Amino acid sequence: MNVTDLLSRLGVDEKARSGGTLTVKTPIDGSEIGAVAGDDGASVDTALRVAHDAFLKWRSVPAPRRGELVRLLGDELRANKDDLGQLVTIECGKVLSEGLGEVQEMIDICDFAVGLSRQLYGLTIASERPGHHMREAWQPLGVVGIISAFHFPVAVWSWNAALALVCGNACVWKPSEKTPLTALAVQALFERAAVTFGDAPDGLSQVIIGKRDVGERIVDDARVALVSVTGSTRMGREVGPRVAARFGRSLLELGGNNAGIVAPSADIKMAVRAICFAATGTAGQRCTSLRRLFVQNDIYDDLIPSLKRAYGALPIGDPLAQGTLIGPLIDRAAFDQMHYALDRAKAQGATIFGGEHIGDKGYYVRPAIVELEKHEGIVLEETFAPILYVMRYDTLDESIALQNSVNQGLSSCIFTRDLLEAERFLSATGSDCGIANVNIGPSGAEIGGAFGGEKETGGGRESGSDAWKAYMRRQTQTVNYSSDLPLAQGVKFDV
Ligand code: UN1
Repeated sequence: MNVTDLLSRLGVDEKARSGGTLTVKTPIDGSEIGAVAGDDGASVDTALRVAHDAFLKWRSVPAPRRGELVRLLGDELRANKDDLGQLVTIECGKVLSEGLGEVQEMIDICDFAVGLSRQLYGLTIASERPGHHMREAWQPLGVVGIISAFHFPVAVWSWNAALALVCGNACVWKPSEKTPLTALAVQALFERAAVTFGDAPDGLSQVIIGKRDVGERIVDDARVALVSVTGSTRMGREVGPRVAARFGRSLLELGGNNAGIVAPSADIKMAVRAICFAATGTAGQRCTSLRRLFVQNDIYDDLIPSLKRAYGALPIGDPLAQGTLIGPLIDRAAFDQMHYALDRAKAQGATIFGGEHIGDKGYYVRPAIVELEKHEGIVLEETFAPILYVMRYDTLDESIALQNSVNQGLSSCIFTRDLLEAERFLSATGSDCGIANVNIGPSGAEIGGAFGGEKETGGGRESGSDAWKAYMRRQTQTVNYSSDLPLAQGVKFDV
């Protein structure tokens, strides 16, 4: 684990990663891997001013040319995938194939955004007036503030930044204070791409390091047109109204409490594999992690023992080592939250399998299966840890009602080979989430679809489909190419 070499290969200046006051620890063994300098009010103000100036220039660059910068960023990411993927693993603890997968998501969204740079399509609209054209155009928006969390320390930035940049915006990124090194590495790669590009305005994409106070400056600054936040519902509940109070825009990707339904016709073997990945992958620290499982009565006694066998055999340990599937929790607070949730479940009468602390360095845990009779109490809350609450159900209606009866609405899934059940789950009376899957767990979404959820998940959409529209300003344009002045709605106003 040679962080110094990795960082220098990725182009991070020695000064940027040592000697600062914000210490960075790897969750692998808790050792210190960096000490970065934090921003203060004055440096944030400068960053926002420079970003705004950069936006004023960048918005006039043709979109396909803006796409070229993102293409070059994608090239840098391809060339440095191994190093950046390793650094992700070291800084946030996810296993290496997931660290590399995260960088792959960045590459994928760059590719998507490059194509998009030639497809920022508007509509032409039939005018009711003779000699008039109407159309809808999408204009660059301004500075986009990106506030991201530790669990996807680099991909979340890229879903926002790749789109924001081709849409003609500047970006200011505040990564989690737990993962500043990966952010500095991505910034270094961006700067290399910008040098190759040639004439990108200075400060087009910047990183701001710090804690809550630094994030608040981005949230409250009128120069930031859009604030995109990935984090807890509690955080979103504060950020949303603050941005709205200054009539800014926000894009909120908040908590999930994702459920799966296993129906009688399910392929049990496949369901077990999918459940394991979704509930225990990234040590349960994805917004999309599977947290609640509803199993139909008739198959419960088939599925649960085989799920427990699979859980019992999960390789837990050093996330850099080949074969490991479960790395550490990010820190002590995450570990305490997991145990708080397990204690509450116990008090609710649950039977708990797993959940024990493993080893003496870092916070490694065996993922837990928590069997409960009732869907209540702690089950209704998102705990960012590998805890799977399992409950029985009888009818499909009952399972859908249970799955929808939480405040969060990010992702959901059903395991069934019954077409009627699958389609019902995907219908207007089925899952109420932003993401609904059949025979796939709720996590591990591809970048091509819009990513986000409903209710307390915040309603934002990032990544694919037409999520780019959140990063642009919609303008309805009407042109009169006649010599008359007919008024809409037949109004007469002759002077
Ligand atoms: C998140 O956890 O905030 O669908 C994002 C997934 C990943 C993204 C997760 N592609 O699990």
